Amino acid sequence: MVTQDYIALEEKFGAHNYHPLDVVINRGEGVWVYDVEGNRYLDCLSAYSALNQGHVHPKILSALVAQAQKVTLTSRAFRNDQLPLLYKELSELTGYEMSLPMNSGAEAVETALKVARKWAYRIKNVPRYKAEIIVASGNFHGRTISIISFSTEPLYRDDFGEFTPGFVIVPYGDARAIQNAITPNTAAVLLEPIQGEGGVIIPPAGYLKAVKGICEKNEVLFIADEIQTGLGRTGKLFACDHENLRPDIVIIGKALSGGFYPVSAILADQPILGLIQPGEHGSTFGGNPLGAAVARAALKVLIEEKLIENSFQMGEYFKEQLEEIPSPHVKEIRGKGLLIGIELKREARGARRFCEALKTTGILAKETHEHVIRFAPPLIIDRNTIDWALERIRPVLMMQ
Ligand code: IF1
Repeated sequence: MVTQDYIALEEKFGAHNYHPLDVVINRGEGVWVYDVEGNRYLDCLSAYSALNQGHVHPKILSALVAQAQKVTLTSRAFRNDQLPLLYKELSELTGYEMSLPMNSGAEAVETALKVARKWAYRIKNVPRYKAEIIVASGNFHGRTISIISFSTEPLYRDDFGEFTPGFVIVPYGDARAIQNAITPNTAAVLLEPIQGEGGVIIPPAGYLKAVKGICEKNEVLFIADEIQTGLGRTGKLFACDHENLRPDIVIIGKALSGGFYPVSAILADQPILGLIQPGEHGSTFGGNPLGAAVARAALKVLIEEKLIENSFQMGEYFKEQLEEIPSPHVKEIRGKGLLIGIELKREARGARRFCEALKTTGILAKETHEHVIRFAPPLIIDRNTIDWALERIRPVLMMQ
């Protein structure tokens, strides 16, 4: 079978909930992926930052295989020997006293929302069920009905109502808007430290710190969604670390498993996570030994191979080199670490055609929100590979 054969099957038998590039990948290794015709591409999306450790990292692979040959799932009705070790290693790495493991990022976000609401009723004495959670316009936190209830993107919301109440939307990047939205019933503020899908939107310096201060003053929890920005993507363990900020709840996912298996979690201290009693929350696969073993290996690789530091250094280099390209189409280049977005001018006629052109040169990148090309390669990328990419990116950014 060739590329078109696979595409035909997808078109015929699959729901069309995506509009992917016409590349059919059958192998990945490090920063490279290969299509069914054997063409090689540099992966500049990393599955939206789930592949910070690169494709099929050998150490994570062997952890997966070894654990899969022992036990993969026990349910949480019983205990297993991997989850306690993941709990401990997550606490040592992040400094949070506790964690609650789930599977997808959206499930972890839902978990954080539930915990914040319970904290509001049990600790802040917010009357039931009046708890409010403040979010930012341009957010992306997942695709469940409650989460899209506070999305500002019609594409994610339309035709999916009724919507879950209890959310207040304010402009992103404006701390005063948060201050003005707080009421005695406010339980939490939920933010992405950098809005990935929103177009790699970096808030003004000091914004996150100011929001945290407002939360502290008003007995409101600060929840950071670090599912995409966390685990080294922006050149620090967490994007909040750029402002020396410690959220009350941190949500992680994606690269927590190095792209091998859905593993997510929320991190918090005992006064918050200790509120959850047996039976109040969970999932079939949450905290399973296979996912826990994979996550432990993925975190080990992140630290042992100094991927966070590499993300910082390579991101700086990549961004400054991109800024030197005299492209008539570029409006702004934004980024922290290896989360980089090139915003194009409206007259460039959209980022998709540039991603299609990049594909012909052997680079896979994804447009976000029409006019932004996102570059987010695995954090293992080296300078030579970035130079290889730049040789191909330059002519594309200079095309008519
Ligand atoms: C899709 C976007 C990115 C996330 C943040 C929670 C989640 C995500 C900050 C939910 C997931 C993924 C979902 C995927 C494409 C991708 C995405 F384009 F949708 F918005 F990365 F920007 N918080 N993002 O980025 O985690 O439930 O997916 O595990 O839905 O198309 P999930």
